[in-house]
Amino acid sequence: LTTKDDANRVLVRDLKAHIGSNVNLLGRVTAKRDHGGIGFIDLQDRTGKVQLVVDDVKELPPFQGILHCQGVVIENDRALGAVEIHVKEIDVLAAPTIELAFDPETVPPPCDGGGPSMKTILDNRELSLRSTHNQAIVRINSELLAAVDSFLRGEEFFEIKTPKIVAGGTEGGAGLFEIRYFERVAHLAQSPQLFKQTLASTPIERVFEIGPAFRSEKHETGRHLNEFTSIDIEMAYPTDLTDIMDLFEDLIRAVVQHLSAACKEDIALLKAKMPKLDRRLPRIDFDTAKEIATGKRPSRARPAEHLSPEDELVVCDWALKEHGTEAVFVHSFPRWIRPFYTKPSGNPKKTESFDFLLRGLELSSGGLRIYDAQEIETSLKKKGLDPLQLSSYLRVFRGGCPPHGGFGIGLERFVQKLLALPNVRYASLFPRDRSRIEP
Ligand code: AMO
Repeated sequence: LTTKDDANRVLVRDLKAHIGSNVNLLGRVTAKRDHGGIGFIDLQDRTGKVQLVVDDVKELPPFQGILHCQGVVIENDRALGAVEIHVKEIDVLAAPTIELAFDPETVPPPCDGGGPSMKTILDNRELSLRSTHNQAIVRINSELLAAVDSFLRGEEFFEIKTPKIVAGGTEGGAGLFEIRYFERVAHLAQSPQLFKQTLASTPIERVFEIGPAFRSEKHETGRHLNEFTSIDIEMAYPTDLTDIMDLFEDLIRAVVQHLSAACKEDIALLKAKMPKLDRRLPRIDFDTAKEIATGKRPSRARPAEHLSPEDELVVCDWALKEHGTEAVFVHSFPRWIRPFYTKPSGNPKKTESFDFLLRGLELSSGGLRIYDAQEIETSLKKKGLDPLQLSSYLRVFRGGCPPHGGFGIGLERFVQKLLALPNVRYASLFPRDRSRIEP
């Protein structure tokens, strides 16, 4: 077989149009069988699988090998895709030279459990990514990003990319990774927060960024990664917090609608169900959320703690029971919980901010921002931050800044919850956690 044959490749999905013809196929061996001396091979390319038939079992290529083969397309109602290939010639382009840790076909949908352990799946990522279920996750991820992109451009947002090497932190509690930067110390960006605010303060007004965010969080949980993909938006002149929550709601609805149509088969393969978001989603304030979760309303005598993971589960159960939805906004967080840039509300102990919870997990945080120069400086100091360290950020306000607001969504958590994956690591191609920086 020559490279010229190679160029005449026919994809598996198009084989039906070539019945009776000799075709060239390229792909991977995902199974092989010996039936009374006749060999059967499943060959997989990006569009599907087809059965190859070889007269002599001695010609069976190695499992997971990469093939170029030539053969005649024959109709066979009992075969996958109703066609099979009677092979004339096979070239093995590459064959495994190591014993593979598992057969990728045996990796079940993560919701099923069973099969290789999560550690084995992640240690052998190059292999597990070949599995049918992981291909579905990769495709859904890609379609989700396309839907976000298309929705936001439709709302007149411009895509930006901002530096991930930065001087300092923005998100308060979350840890910062330190890196050596020539003669000084720098950090990996926790979020594009200050950059996106800077852009929203220009006449561009509306921006979004999809990029990596780094959090040096020591705990290992099923919801935390040390590097995640943040979908960030920021806009000038929102009417109020409701405006931002409305935009969020429209965005998530557009994404779910797109996935339901574009990824029907992949969603079914993963045994997932898209959340029903046809009704307006409930919006409750933080004190009410705490009361629902703990049975007690925060008060001066009983100051509130942040919503715990258990609280988030209870609040989502409540939303399902009371409103028939799996999602809920919690707004008006106490000031001490939110970062320095968050706009306080009429009650100065509260903020114009929200978290969005889906299926028991925080998917997004957002809110209105302080835009007054004096107010931001006071807020910085209150949080123990040094205005001198943030002088270029402060110039955004000192130079005149419009009211603005936005939100950030963790891509992996979004995929995790839409597909009901038991751990956020399954939603990441190459998860980074405290004990994993390989592969
Ligand atoms: P926040 O810190 O809440 O807000 O992050 C926003 C969203 O990012 C995701 N996320 C994470 N996902 C996986 N692992 C982590 N360690 C992790 N940390 C955060 C979550 C979370 O809801 N600048 C603000 C956003 C804004 O106000 O615009 C921010 O970063 O899904």
